[in-house]
Amino acid sequence: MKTIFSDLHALQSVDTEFYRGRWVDAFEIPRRAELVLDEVKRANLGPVVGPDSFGTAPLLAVHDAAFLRFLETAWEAWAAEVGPIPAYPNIWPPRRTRMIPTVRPGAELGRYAVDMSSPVLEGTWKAARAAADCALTGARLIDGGEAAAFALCRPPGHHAGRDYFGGYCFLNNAAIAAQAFRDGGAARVAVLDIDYHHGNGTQDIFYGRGDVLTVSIHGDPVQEYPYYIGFADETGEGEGEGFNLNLPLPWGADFAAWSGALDQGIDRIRAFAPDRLVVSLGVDTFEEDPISHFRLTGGDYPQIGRRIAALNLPTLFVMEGGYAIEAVGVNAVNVLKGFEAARG
Ligand code: Q9C
Ligand code: ZN
Repeated sequence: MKTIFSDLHALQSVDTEFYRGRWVDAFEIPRRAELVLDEVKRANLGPVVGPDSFGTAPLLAVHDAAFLRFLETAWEAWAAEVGPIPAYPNIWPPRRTRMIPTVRPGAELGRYAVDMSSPVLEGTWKAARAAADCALTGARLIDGGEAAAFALCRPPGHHAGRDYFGGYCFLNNAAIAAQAFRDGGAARVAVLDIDYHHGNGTQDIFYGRGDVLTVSIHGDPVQEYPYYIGFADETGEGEGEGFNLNLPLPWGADFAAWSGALDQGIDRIRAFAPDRLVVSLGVDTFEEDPISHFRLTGGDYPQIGRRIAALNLPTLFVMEGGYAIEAVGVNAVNVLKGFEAARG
């Protein structure tokens, strides 16, 4: 399968992140994407191509216009007031406020950011746009007849909602691609999120819709980021009732437990009979991941790819998390190799 990759990802780069009250070495770093790319090449997965430019229309199909305007202009406003340093919020709106826009960059940051893990930098908008373009290019390749594609997106996307960013994510690459599939004529699209963390942004974006099924296997929000969303009883609302499936697992879950959840997710997707599948591919389920608590081992990843392949759907893989730096490339590409091996 083809891999879609842009060097512009490297514009999103910080040395440190605020983690449990301390500034520590950042987990979500450019090297992650470089190592995945190296492994794509080493394993001969297929050609690596750059993204096409899609402009803002497909972003507006998923995200709020004022939020996109904010992301595009936040750095400039912050740098003018504070100086050329990473833009972090340190205030958030209290509950039940009217969210009246302000003129101050710090206040606007708090209004759109859900946490402090995703600073806005000079190149954030460019990097996030390029990642979304990678996902959209993958969707275009699949609409053009390719059986599968790998959008090597960075920054990741599944924590970004219609009008908020966080969890290292700014634009929801997987949701943007899923919506592009719909707009390209697919009647039903499924998103399978296998990142360790709940795909809260993706769930939220499609929560009221029956045309996009969202399934997420993740650390139980009682214990794990994003904490306030991702519970099993969140099943969708209105026309979307029954079209969101959360499969939370406790800390320490091994492949036996994880794999049972994957079976349930795959059964639900098969019953939905979608025209297209988007896989939010995070490999932070790995036992050595520094911020996660599942126990998948390296040998499990090809098997995941084989099981997804059995759905026999045109499939777009979109890179999300995975922070065990020495293993992120091998584990991600092993899912794709397993998929290819099963498809023949
Ligand atoms: N104690 C992705 O994998 N910080 N995002 C969590 C937990 C944010 C992960 C701290 C984790 C976001 C795409
Ligand atoms: Zn994750």
